[in-house]
Amino acid sequence: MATSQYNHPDYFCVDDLLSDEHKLIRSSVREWVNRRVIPIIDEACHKHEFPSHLVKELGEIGAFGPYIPKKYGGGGLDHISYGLIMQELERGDSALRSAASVQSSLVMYPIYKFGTEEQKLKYLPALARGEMIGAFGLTEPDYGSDPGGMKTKFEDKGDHYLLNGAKMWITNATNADIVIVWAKDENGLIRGLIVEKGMHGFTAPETLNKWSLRASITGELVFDNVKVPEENIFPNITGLKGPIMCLNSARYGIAWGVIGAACDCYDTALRYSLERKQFNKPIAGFQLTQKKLAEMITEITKAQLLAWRLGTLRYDDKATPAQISMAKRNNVEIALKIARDSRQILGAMGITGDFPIMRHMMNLESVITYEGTHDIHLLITGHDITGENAFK
Ligand code: TGC
Ligand code: FAD
Repeated sequence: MATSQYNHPDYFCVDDLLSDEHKLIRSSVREWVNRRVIPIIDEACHKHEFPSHLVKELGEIGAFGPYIPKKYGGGGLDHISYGLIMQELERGDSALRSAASVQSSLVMYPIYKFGTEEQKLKYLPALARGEMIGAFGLTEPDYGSDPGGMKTKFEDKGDHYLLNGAKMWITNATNADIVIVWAKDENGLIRGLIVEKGMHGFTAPETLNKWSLRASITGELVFDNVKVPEENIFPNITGLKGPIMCLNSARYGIAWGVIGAACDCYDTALRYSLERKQFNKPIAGFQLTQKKLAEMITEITKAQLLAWRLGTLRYDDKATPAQISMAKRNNVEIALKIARDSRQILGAMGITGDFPIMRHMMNLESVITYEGTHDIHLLITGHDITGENAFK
């Protein structure tokens, strides 16, 4: 059963809420994923390799910076379009969505939002075209959920900054041409700097032996007295809210993206259950299979509506960070449960690479951790509704 037989579930006619332009964007990315991703992704995961040959094409289909203004090479599209692109990419594989999330929300967005005009013109068009790849360095070995404690720091040396420290678990680390690095100045204030590949003292060793997101590059960033030119600092942002504003955008994209993985698992399990016979009838005819499938389509529908509503709130600039946290947390959780239940429906076949389910399931184990863990997002909701901070 090939994934290109994919039949997109739309139980509550959510498509009626989309414009013709949204549907066109979605169908073109879906067609690209069917043609360019599905045939190669299983092997890329086996080899633990990011399909770098697709980067330029991701630029061509508009996956990098869809909501960045056209003036800077972006798509000039709305946030629902961005979400739909993430959804289609993640139906292919979370690694593709990760690459596009990082490039769009964690690299292009901060340059666009916090950068100088020179920085925007220098980097954004090349990033949009996929001629340049970016990474985002916030997490450190000792500071994951609590990035405010970061130790990476820089000193002002007049015409340059001297950067020291290390970041860990960084998507695109080894193939990035530029990295947005969040570090503290002499006063302990968090600032964002653009570090370029090849700067003396900057290395990016790869993190190998992952059982999740195997088609995505993850690595460390090590800064040993790196001289960063003074024009590479973001002038317009200080404090932890800078990187976290970027995370709002990436988390939003994930809330949409994981629906793609969930739909792929559900669709595969539904078709398999209608074909596979045991005890002389399709396993779809057993109540316990139907319970799984019915619960899956219910959760997919709720997730679709949540993502769509969040998109409209973002369009009006009214989506709160806590609403984004709720959507990221809920949609990743249901996607992971749907992957697990779908795998059960396929029995032994579910563990093979002949079907996409096990791959999605393993990927989602990272997605539930990065961009804020499942529990951190729960605490953000808890804080928002009670006013009580349970982090510390
Ligand atoms: P706290 O004191 O709450 O806040 C510090 C400052 O930040 C502001 N703030 C926000 N601003 C905008 N949007 C948000 N969502 C914000 N959350 C907080 C806040 O108002 C404050 O501003 P100011 O001006 O008063 O200073 O911070 P805290 O130290 O208590 O920490 C809490 C926080 C928010 C860091 C924690 O809740 C959290 O989110 N931890 C998770 C860290 C995380 O998500 N890391 C992700 C790293 S990047 C990544 O995973 C990429 S994966 C890429 C891929 O492959 O797809
Ligand atoms: P920890 O913070 O050590 O958390 C461990 C456990 O403790 C979790 O269950 C957590 O929920 C819990 N916990 C922590 N604090 C609390 C609390 N106050 N109350 C209750 N429970 C708590 N980072 C980047 O900066 N850039 C990237 O590009 C990037 N890409 C990534 C790619 C992958 C594949 C992965 C796996 C991670 C990536 N990350 C990236 C890092 C990611 O954001 C962190 O892993 C994540 O924020 C969690 O940090 P941690 O792993 O250090 O876990």
